[in-house]
Amino acid sequence: MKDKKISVLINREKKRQKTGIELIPSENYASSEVRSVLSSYFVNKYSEGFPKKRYYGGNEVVDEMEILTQERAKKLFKVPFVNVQPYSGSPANLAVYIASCKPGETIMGQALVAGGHLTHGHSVSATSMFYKSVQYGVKINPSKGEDLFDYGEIRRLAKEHRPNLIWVGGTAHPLIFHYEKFADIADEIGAYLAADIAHVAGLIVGGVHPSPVKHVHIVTTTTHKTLRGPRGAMIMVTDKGLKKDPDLSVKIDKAVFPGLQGGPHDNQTAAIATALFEASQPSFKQYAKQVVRNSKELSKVLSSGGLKLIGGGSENHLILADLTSVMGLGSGVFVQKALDLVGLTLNKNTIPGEPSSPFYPSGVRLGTAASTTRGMKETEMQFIGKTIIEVIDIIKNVRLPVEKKERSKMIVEFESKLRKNKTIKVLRDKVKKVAVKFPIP
Ligand code: DSN
Repeated sequence: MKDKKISVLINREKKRQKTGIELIPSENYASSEVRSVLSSYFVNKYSEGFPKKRYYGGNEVVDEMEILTQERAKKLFKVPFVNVQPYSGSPANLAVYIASCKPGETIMGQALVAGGHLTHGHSVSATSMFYKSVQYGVKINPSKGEDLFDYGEIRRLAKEHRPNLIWVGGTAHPLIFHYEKFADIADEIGAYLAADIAHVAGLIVGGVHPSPVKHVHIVTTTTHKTLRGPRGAMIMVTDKGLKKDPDLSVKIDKAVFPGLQGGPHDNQTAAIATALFEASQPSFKQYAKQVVRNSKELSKVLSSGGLKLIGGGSENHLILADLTSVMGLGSGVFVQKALDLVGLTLNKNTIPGEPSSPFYPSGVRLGTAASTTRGMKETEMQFIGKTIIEVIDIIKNVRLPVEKKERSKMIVEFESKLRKNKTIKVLRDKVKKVAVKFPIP
C-alpha cells in the first residue's frame, strides 16, 4: 500500500534540495549508499546492550555490525574506545555528563550566544538544570588575526569555579580550535576536558583541522555534518581519558545504556559504519580540503561585499556574518527569509555579544560542507557570495520593529512583498540553474 501523501512530501523535499543550494553549515548530503543502509533490515531489530552482552536474542549479525562500526571509528579517529549508539549529539553530550560528573557538580562550556552549544551548559538545557553551569564567551572585538578565545579569562573562570568538566567545541565558531590551550587549563585544575567536534569531525579526518585526541579525555561528535553520514553520534574516550580514569569507557557505555537510551538504532549504526568507510577513502581528504577552500573563497566575496565576518573570515567550513552595521539589530531573520526566496538556505544566528535576542539574532551562519559534496568549487562560491550581497542590497533598508508585538506581522508582509520582487525572481532562476548542474546524491 503506497502512502501517497508522504511520497508527495518526499518528492517536494527532494526538489527543494536539488534546486536550491544548502548553506546551513551543520547540514550535508549523505551518500545514496548511506541512505540505503539506513532503510536496511537492521531497522527491524532490538538490541539493548552492547556486542556480546545483549538483552535480546538474534543479535549475532548486529554484534558483528556494531563491532565493525566501532573498529572503523577507532581507526579513523585514532582512539582506543568508542560508543556508537547515541541517537544524536545532545544525548551523546548528556551521557558525557552522567559519566564524568555527579548531579549538582560544576561544568563549564562556551556560551551558545558566543558560538557554543545548548548542551555545553545553556540555561534552558538539562545540562544547566542538573549541573551548575559556568559559561565562557569569546572576544567581541578581537584584533585582526587574533584567536577569538581569551584564554586568560577562561583560566580565571576555571580557577574560580573549579568545574569537573570543561567543553571545547562549538556550532558557530569560524576558526580553528586550539585544543592544547584548553588542555593546559583543564589539566591545571584536574578537570575532564571534552571536545565536541560535531561540526569539524569530517575536517579532522580529512586532515584540514587539528585533532583534539592527544589533548582531551573525551570526544563527542554527530555523524551527519562534515562527516557526511546519517543523523547520529559517537562518544570516544582517548588514551589520556583512560589514564585519568581507567573506568571511563565503562562509565560512558553505562551512561548511554541503560542511563539514557533504550535499544540502539541499528540501522543508524550500520549507516555510520558506511559513512566511516567513505570518510577513510582518499577522495574524502580532497573533499575536506575543498570545503575549507570554498569557505575561504566565500568569505572573501562576502567581506568585499561589505559584510563583517566574525573572526575576520573562515578557517573551517563555517562563516558567521554580523549584520548590525548593514541592517541594524535583529536583522538575521530578514536575510534568512530573503535568501530562502532565491533558493539559498542558511540560518539566522546570534553573534558574540548579541545585542538583540536568540529568536531575532543579528547575524547569519553559513557554510560549505553540503555544496562541496555536490562538487561546487570556487567559481560557484563567487556566484553564491555575490548573490547573497545582491539580495542584502535589495532589503538593506528593512529594520526589525522595536515593538515586539509588531514583529511577526511585519515579517509576513516583508516576505509576501519580496516574493513579488522581479530581481528576486531573476536571482531564484539563476540559483536554480547553477544548483541543478550539481546533482545531489
Ligand atoms: N543544530 C546543530 C547546528 O546547527 O549546529 C547543533 O546541534
